[in-house]
Amino acid sequence: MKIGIVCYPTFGGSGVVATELGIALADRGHEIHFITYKQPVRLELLSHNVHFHEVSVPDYALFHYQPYELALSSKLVDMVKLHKIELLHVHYAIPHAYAGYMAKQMLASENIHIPMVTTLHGTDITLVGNHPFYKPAVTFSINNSDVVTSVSQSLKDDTLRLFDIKKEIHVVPNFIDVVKHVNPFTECQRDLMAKPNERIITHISNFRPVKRITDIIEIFDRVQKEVPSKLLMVGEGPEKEKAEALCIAKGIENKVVFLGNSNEIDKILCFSDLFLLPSEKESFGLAALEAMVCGVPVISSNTGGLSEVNQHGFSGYLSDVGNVEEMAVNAVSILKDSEVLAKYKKQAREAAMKFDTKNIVPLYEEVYRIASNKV
Ligand code: GMT
Repeated sequence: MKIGIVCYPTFGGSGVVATELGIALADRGHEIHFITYKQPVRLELLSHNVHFHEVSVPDYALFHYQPYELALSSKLVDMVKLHKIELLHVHYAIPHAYAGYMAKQMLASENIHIPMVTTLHGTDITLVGNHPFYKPAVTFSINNSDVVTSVSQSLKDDTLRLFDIKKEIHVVPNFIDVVKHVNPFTECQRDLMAKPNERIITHISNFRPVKRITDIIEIFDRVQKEVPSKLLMVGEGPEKEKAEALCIAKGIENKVVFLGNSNEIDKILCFSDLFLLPSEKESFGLAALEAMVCGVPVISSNTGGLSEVNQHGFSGYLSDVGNVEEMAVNAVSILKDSEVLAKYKKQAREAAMKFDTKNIVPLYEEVYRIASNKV
């Protein structure tokens, strides 16, 4: 099929999933057109069946807010016509589902009927989309998508609870290429990061308030008193400065390394012993899955879809949001004994297997078939 994928091109989970999906679909013979304002960060190579079309929004002084949805929907119309795109798959409802719906209507007026699949990712429902300012438009665009998917059962339940949804929601979990991570421990350069006796604990995110970044410092502070360790903080975002200040206040700044955004998270996860994800909300927790497939056990909160990914007592442990004491105790129980750690590493990878790309991408192809039959 010729598929147009609309997503955020940044380091956010929805953009990463959309990009990896496009790459996997292209590998399976589909022609993929990414349509967004910048080349997606995980999209390194364009090829004969992976294309990128940039949405430009020229600044005009009259506008306090530049009309991105308008530019996106116009670009979608043009690209569908030019490349004979057969289906639009929009990731993150705001404003993509809305722009996609407008494009569909414009195309229909020219007798071009194109199905649209909307994938809900999390904060488009639980945080931003639920705001009264956006709710009517989000409800409308979900109800007017041809097929709606959510990345976890938990997100589906939240959507049905928070919005008046008339559509069936198909749960298609996020995925990971297990083969690509088949031997993650061969090229580890762990000695660059820590001494041989130190454990390496990692967190990767966009450092937004929802990630509870200061909980990570609180957990690590407790752990490093019991087990010699280093904390690697990967990513950029609004809570970073607060976290840096807390490290200084606790006198642990020489044990915490802030690495910024990275396109090489595999390399970082390769030498990590534990992953922390104490989020306030998490519809799925793609970062946890990326850690698990690299054999890194996860200490997380039990919010949202995290319990569908991280298996309590097997791939790691889950605790109530904010229970940093318990999270630290569980972390120490995994880290202090090398045999226990090795067991959890193996189990973390095992738990990731069911999310292999080869199991999940066909579910999206099935969704595309259903959507195509609707127009
Ligand atoms: O806040 C983020 O991590 C980014 C956000 C997004 O939509 O870009 O992530 C959401 O989508 C990811 C991919 O489906 C999920 O793995 C994350 O759990 C989800 N984030 C939240 O629900 C907070």
